[in-house]
Amino acid sequence: MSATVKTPQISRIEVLASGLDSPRKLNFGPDGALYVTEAGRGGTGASIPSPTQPGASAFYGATGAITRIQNGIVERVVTGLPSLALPDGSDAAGVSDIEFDAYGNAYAIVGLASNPANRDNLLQVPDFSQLIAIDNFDGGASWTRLSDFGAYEQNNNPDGQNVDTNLYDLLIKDNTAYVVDAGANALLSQRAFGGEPTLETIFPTRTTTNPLTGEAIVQQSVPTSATVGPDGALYVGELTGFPFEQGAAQVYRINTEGQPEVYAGGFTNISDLAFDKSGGLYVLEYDADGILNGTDAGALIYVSPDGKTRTTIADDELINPTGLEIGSDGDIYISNKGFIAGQGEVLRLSLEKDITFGCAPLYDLVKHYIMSDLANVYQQALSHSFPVQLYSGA
Ligand SMILES: [Ca+2]
Ligand SMILES: [Ca+2]
Ligand SMILES: [Ca+2]
Repeated sequence: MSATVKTPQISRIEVLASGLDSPRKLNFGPDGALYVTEAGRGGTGASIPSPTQPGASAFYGATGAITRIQNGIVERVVTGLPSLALPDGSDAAGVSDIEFDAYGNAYAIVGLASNPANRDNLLQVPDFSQLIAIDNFDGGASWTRLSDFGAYEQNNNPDGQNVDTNLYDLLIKDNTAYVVDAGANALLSQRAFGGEPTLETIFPTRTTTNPLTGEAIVQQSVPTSATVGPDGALYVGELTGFPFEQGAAQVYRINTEGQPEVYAGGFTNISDLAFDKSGGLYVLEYDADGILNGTDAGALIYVSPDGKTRTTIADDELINPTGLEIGSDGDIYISNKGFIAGQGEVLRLSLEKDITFGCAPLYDLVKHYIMSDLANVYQQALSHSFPVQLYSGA
């Protein structure tokens, strides 16, 4: 088998689901179905100040959901999750990621994009800024709160900036839930899914120029995404805070001391990351020319395994994309139009398949068949539709 890694090329883009309310991260379940979180469209309930629109308010409604895509059927399998949005349903905060553990149990995180005191005093909806267990996929509202990351930010404010929380990415590895808090500029963890969160690391601020005033300002990292690399380390991508300028976003590798070191820089407003089986890194940009500039087109950039080559493999096809996952066949799944109510999509970007790419999973299976028993082969086959586990067993 050749070790040559070809730059992937998109052969086809299909819309697998449409009409979604602010779709965010997505993941394959142990059943092979694709699950996508919808942050919702807010509602007509209590309100808090909008985090993005000065003077405006974000209103509460139980309009968040988790949608399952399986064999062409798109179905909301969890409903009634808490959601905050502007009156037109845009700019939502709510459920932002779903992951499954090695036993097939489902967990999700709920964002807020505010001071947790606003959750407690103005909204009085404790489910925001929590890690939750999904109890049921029967279409109803059935979940259990496991860990209050909002209270952690309230009590510790580890970055020393404003008190703010917005849980944005969940990653499960070795019976531990890793949670990226975009508001707190932090990576936190929760062992065995209960008790007090643990701070893993803080992402550094930097100094930049306010384009409106010309003054030097502190820019926050706003981490949005975490994934496990082929080396077993965690990698984290950042959106960057105001003024969200082009080229400022970095991908960090969390080193053995637990500190973030720059793995790759020069990206713009990263919303998600994923490694493929060859160790190539896909970086999803929420807004390729910067949130305050030009258009809302995103981009998907492929970084070769040696880190030396970058190729933009999709751009204008993407509008403010918010979630990225790679299927067992190497195809790419993206949540698109991620901050718009009623217009969100899940896209499948199929890759040109060649013999090298197509054979690799089969080769792995044959190798396992020779080295172990049939039950292990079956487990291995399952893990190919279970991206979280791909590198964690190495
Ligand atoms: Ca803070
Ligand atoms: Ca995730
Ligand atoms: Ca833009």
